[in-house]
Amino acid sequence: MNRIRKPILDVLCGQIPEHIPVWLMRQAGRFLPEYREIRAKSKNFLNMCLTPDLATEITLQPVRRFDMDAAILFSDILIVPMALGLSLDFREGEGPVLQTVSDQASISVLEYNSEKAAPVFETVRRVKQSLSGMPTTLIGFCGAPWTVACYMIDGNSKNDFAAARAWAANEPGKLDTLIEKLIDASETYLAAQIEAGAEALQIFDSWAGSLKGEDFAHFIIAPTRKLVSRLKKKYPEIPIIGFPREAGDGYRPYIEQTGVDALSIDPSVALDYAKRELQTVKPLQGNLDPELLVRGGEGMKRAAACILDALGPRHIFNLGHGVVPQTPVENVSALVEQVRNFRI
Ligand code: 1CP
Repeated sequence: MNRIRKPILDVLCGQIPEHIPVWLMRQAGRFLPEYREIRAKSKNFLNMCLTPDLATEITLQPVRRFDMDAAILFSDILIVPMALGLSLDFREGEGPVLQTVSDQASISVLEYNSEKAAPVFETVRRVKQSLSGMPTTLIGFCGAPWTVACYMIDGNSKNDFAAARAWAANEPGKLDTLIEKLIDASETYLAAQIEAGAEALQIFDSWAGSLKGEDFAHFIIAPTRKLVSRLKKKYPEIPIIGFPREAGDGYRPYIEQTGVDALSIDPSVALDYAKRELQTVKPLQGNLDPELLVRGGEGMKRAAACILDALGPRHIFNLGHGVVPQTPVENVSALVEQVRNFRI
């Protein structure tokens, strides 16, 4: 039996999709009234991630409302450090607070316990079942080793990960140990998502922009390449999207060297550069500015049209970063309609 054509998988496999696919990072979240309703009734954010009933429902909400081409697993990149044994708390209005590591000993004691992440895999199974027969691609994810290490070293993003950057500069051996641990844990974690039904993966390196030159090559490209090659060995058919946000000059070596199947780009990447220097290497995803989605109207429409014209069918339409909470729902509907109506 032929599989149903899934536009996202078509793009990721280098085929021409039947329409340009669209999904949005953070498409499940506070801008949706149906998400806020569940959030108001739940104990806290982490509890929502670890309760398959809730996480499944939240994952499906944007697919139902907007007919997105992807369902992205509702979870968080900080589940991996939690499964490694660090305590994690999401405080109201404050974002995540993660227990930190300090010396080699505090890194050595970390041991990945898959059981702690088991509810996430159950969510993947349930979402996959709900999507049966639909052209929607189920995307699993993890944070990249560098970005997750940033939180494990600094605990939160309030100080721009000054401590993590200091490790990179002054104690690279210690950072290497932590990153190796994260490569192993992320491999196991993503493999379990694939086994549970994830059809594609995204690696979020949100803080990739904070490293340059040799540090970028060593702490971003090399660990990502290792993680990708180990997954490809076991699951060659599962495409992987890389998102080294704000990598600037680093996007090109990242896409050439990591082995990812597609590159997600942030709003600062110029479309002519993206088309000429990046899309010629691999398919792209992105890169509408989330602020334009908040404002909507003609400005959004023009910017989306420029992206569609420039990047055409070797492209998955998305934002350049996540949907922000103040985004009007009707702007998202208008954007999805515009992308759907674009004739390839
Ligand atoms: O309701 C709420 O207040 C929680 C807000 C929220 C949401 C909806 C957080 C807390 N995480 C999530 C879900 C989430 N996080 C998803 C689900 C799928 C989706 O719809 O996209 C994904 C893929 C993530 C990944 C994530 N978490 C990243 C990488 C992407 C990015 O945004 O750069 C990062 C850095 C995190 C950490 C995190 N979790 C939550 C917040 C507010 C943050 C960022 C905090 C900071 O500034 O450091």
